[in-house]
Amino acid sequence: MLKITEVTFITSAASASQFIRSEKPIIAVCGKSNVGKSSFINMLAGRKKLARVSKDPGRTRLVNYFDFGAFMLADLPGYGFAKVSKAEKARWARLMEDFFADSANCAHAFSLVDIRHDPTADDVNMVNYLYSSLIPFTVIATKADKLSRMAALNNVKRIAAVLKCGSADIVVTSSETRQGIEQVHERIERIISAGLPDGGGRLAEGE
Ligand SMILES: Nc1nc2c(ncn2[C@@H]2O[C@H](COP(=O)(O)OP(=O)(O)OP(=O)(O)O)[C@@H](O)[C@H]2O)c(=O)[nH]1
Ligand SMILES: [Mg+2]
Repeated sequence: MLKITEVTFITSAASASQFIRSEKPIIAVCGKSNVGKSSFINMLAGRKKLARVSKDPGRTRLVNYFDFGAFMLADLPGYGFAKVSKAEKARWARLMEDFFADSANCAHAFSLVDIRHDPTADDVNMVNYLYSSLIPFTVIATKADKLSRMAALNNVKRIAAVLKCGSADIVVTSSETRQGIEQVHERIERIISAGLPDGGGRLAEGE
């Protein structure tokens, strides 16, 4: 069982020289502006105001690191926000390229998509980018509380089709109702054990 006790904010990074190094696996939380990245982190932490949640998209412009004890989460700045300047978009792209270029920066990515909508072109780009950068990732659908169960199931199928993944691989969550938190914990446990020197597997007796 994954136990999350006290979660602390570590630091913000504005550029590659400020990315942190850790013995613990770092899981990046990425997705478009307003998809619910900060809310997702708060849900996992069991705290309301750890990561800043905002109704105005595009508020998180830095990589914000949180220490969860056995692992770290990196809240990445959101993409796809139309109102940001060209220079700001270029800065974001550079920051992401630097971040994902070095595998020491992250062991896994949680790629968040809004369950209500088909993934945007930016979402598809993000997933393709993770795929081609050989970064293991999990697609997390957010805001499930905004749909009926049936509608949520249908949309997960559509999202899976657009992102070319299996719908069973998509974790359905809501930070309002805490739906999906157990599955997220399971993923995190697997990510932590994959990072251990023996891959987390135990030798059978007698071997
Ligand atoms: N109903 C519902 N609202 C949510 C959920 N998650 C986030 N929200 C709302 O969506 C808005 C954006 O949430 P954030 O967590 O700030 O989103 P973000 O992805 O961190 O946004 P940026 O930092 O701007 O990229 C806020 O008004 C949240 O209250 C959810 O699971 N259910
Ligand atoms: Mg945020």
